[in-house]
Amino acid sequence: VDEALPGFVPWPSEFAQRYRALGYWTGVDLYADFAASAARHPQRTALVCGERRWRYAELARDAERVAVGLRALGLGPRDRVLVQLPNVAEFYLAVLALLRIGALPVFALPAHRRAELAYFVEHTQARAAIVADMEAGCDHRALLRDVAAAQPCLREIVVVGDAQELRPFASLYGDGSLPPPPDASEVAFLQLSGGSTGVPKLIPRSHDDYLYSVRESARICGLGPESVYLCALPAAHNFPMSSPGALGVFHAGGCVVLARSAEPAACFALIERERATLTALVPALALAWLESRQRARYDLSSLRVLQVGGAHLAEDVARRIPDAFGCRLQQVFGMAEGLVNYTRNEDAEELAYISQGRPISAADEIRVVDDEDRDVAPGEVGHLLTRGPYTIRGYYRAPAHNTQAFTADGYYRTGDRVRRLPGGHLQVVGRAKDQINRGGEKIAAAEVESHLLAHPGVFDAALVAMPDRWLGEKACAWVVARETAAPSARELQRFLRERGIAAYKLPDRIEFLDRLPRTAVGKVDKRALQARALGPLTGTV
Ligand code: J2J
Repeated sequence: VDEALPGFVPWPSEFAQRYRALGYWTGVDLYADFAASAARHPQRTALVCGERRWRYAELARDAERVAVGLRALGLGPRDRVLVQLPNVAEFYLAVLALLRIGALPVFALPAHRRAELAYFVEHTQARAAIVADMEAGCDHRALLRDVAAAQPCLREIVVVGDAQELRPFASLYGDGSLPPPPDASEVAFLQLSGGSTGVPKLIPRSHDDYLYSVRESARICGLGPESVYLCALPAAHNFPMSSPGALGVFHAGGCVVLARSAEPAACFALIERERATLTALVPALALAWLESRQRARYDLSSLRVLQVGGAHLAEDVARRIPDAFGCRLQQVFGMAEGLVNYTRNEDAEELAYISQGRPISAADEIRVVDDEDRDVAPGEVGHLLTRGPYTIRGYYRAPAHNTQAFTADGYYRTGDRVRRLPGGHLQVVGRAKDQINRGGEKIAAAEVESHLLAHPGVFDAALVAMPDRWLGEKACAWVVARETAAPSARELQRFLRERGIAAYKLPDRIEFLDRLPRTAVGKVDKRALQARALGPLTGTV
């Protein structure tokens, strides 16, 4: 316990003991689990990235050579390392190598920009960053140079591709011995939370807890050495990493095929070429794939399961999937904080259309409660609370927020409103957290509001969801401008971009009001604003 990473909230010892006694926590670290799989299947293909392919023996050897290189940079146990990479093989090489030496990847999404990256580096005191050179028109070297100039802790910038004066990822491959692996009870990495607060929250996941969810996910999804997983979502996201994701596929000895983008034609071509059996999408992409006329031009017959999760999947869209793709639909309702639900192969087929699945583990404790934390009657809608062997007990370095985000007895308040069906399956019917789910990308309203409020011409601001046919939800900002210096919608948009935030957080619309509607207790009435966002709007940007 004295060894734990500062800022990590461990499970109470009686829970930890129980999870070990029940065989959920095995004491195996994430790299050791990968290495064991590599030893079982040395000649099988583990990873495909464009024209490059790695057999398991090769991937393990390369990851260990990168680990030697990272050690040579002075990185070691518990050092935090920002990882921001697109879907390229070096993402897994970097992550496996960091896990091997006990350093903690801090996962950023490719869309994140200066404001988010600076915050991650500052909050974690990251010593190094591993990034792409250019991606989607953005120079990540320049971004990280900017971040490093303000954050002296960040001493090494490793670049995949053209490193300029920075350190090339290719220079990391070294030969030498490696130190003992980390203890499995330690934090393995820091994952990003969807969040609902002014600054993003980071999620510390331990080797023990994460490996349990990965192992069980691989089993539930029936993965084996013949499985071929197309990774179309951003590889750093919890869903394609662990549900069962790439780590589940590695655990089972299968093959991960990286798609550089989730664009339908490119993915269909990869499914055909690599005979992919499984892939995971958010609903917005599932809809785009369904509507794509390219579908008929490719042989998708290898596909056995299409997973959809991350946001609400409309029932009519769900029902179209099996016929359109000649495969089963599996709904996945998960969260980077832990709890993951799957619809199962053995379930009544109907449940895959009308429910978001049931928890991975018999030890997942589920409560559905009212506003006063009292259990609702069976079948009633309420707030979902959960604790269990792979659900965190606290965010990283966020003690004040943790008192609100968790109950006194350690349940995580998911912010989701659910109904529990008699067999234990959950239906997600809404959300109580102040968040916009834009096609699976989560936007914390308070975070964008605080950026808007930083503009001298903004007196008040509120971000709410508005429905969108393709993305499910988009974001609408309601702004009260100061009379003297009222900015235009266009100017605010530019201002936000210059603040350095991810493009998906930029409001899709900005509307002006004289004052924000308030509830009886004086809080901004977001429901009223949401209802108003349904009406005709003017401030399109
Ligand atoms: C409705 N809302 C959903 C679903 C997540 C697997 C799958 C998804 C995530 C993920 C993940 C939903 N229907 N099927 O980490 O391992 C919303 C809920 C939830 C939040 C979590 C995984 N699946 N959601 O999406 O951390 O609001 O994880 O609390 O990004 O997404 O978001 P995130």
